[in-house]
Amino acid sequence: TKWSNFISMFQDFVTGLSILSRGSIDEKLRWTFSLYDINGDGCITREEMTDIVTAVYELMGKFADPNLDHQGVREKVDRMFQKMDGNRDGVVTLSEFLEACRADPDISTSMAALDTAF
Ligand SMILES: [Ca+2]
Ligand SMILES: [Ca+2]
Repeated sequence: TKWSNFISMFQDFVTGLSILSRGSIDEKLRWTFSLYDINGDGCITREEMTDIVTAVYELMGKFADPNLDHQGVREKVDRMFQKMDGNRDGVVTLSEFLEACRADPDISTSMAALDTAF
């Protein structure tokens, strides 16, 4: 039912928040990855990343940067995606994601912009 979906979403959300506030960096990165992996198949596609980044910018982007339009979001996603997709197969796996975040603190900062959105 819709109601039980809502309860389980809410539980995920609360679990996520407690991980974000108390967890290690590794746990935070894993949680961030699972947020971007919308269909839960273990990898992030460019479409999934575009959806999340667009949603975040719609939530708070208008305050942060009023000049950023959909084209700007797409370019930002392209740059982040290229940095993270280590083997260039078009999807970002958890290990590629963790490796990219450890290698480049800018990526963790961009991805974690979600922390402040929720
Ligand atoms: Ca996925
Ligand atoms: Ca890849």
